[in-house]
Amino acid sequence: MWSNTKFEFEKSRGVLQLKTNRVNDTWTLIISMTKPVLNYFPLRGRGEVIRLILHYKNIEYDEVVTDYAAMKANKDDFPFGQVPHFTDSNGFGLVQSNAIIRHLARTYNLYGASNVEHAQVDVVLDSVEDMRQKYIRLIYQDRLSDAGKEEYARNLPAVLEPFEHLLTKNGGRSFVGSSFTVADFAVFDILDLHMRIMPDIIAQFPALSALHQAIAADPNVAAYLKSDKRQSKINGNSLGWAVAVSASLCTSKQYNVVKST
Ligand SMILES: N[C@@H](CCC(=O)N[C@@H](CS)C(=O)NCC(=O)O)C(=O)O
Repeated sequence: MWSNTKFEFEKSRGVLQLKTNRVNDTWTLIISMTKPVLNYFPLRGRGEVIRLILHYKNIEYDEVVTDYAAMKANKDDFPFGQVPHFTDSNGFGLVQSNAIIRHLARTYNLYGASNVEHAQVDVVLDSVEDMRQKYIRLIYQDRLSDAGKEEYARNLPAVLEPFEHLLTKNGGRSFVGSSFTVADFAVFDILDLHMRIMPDIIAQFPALSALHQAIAADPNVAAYLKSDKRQSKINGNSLGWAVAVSASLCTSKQYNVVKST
C-alpha cells in the first residue's frame, strides 16, 4: 500500500509535519515538537551541565535569560522561585537542575544501559551535588577569601579522591559503562570550576584530568566551549575566576534577552 508513496518531513515553527505525495491524500500527520528551552541567568552556574549535555548531543535549543520578577510571580512554572527551568521538545517544563539532568539522561540515552548503571550514574550525580554545595559555600558565603580558600584547598584532595577512584575502577574513560553519561558531564563541570581557582590540585588527579580533557576534546563540546554561546560569567557574584570580575548577575535585575543556539 505504501510502496510507491514518498514521505517528506517538513519542519516549521517547531512543528514537524509528515507529508505524502499521494493524490487526494487528505491527511497530514503533525508531530508536535518544539525546540527545548533553557531559562536561566546569563552565567554558567547550574545551567552549565544542561548546556554541555545539549551541545554534546547536538540538540538545538533556545536560551531565555531569566526575568527575575516574572520568575518570582509565576508559581506554576517556577514553583520554588528559582531557575534553571527547562522545557523539553514535547513542551514539558521542569525545574531543579538535577531533575533536569536526569530527564535529559533518560531522553537522550545518557543514563547507562541498565538499572544498575542508572543507580551508578545517580551516585556520581549526587556526589557532584555534595561537592557543588561546598563550592557554593566557598564562592557565596566565604566570597573566595584567602582563609576560606586555604581551608577548602586542604580538604579538596580528600573530596576528589573518591571520584578518581571510581573513574579509575571503571577503566578511566567514563564513570559508568563504556561511554559518556550525564555523570561525566557533571564531573567535567565541577572540575572545570575548580581548575579556575585551584588548578594545581586538580592536576594531581590524572584520571579526572584526562576525563576533563577527553570531554573538552569531543567535537561538539569543543565547538561549544570556544563559541560565544558559552557564558563568560561563572557564578552569580562573579567570583570563581583566577582573577575576579565585577558586576553581580544573580540578582533582582531583569533580563529579557532571548539567545538562540
Ligand atoms: N536546587 C536548585 C537550586 C536552584 C538555585 O539555587 N537557583 C538560583 C540560581 S543561581 C536561583 O534561582 N536564585 C534566585 C533566587 O533564589 O531568588 C537546583 O538545583 O536547580
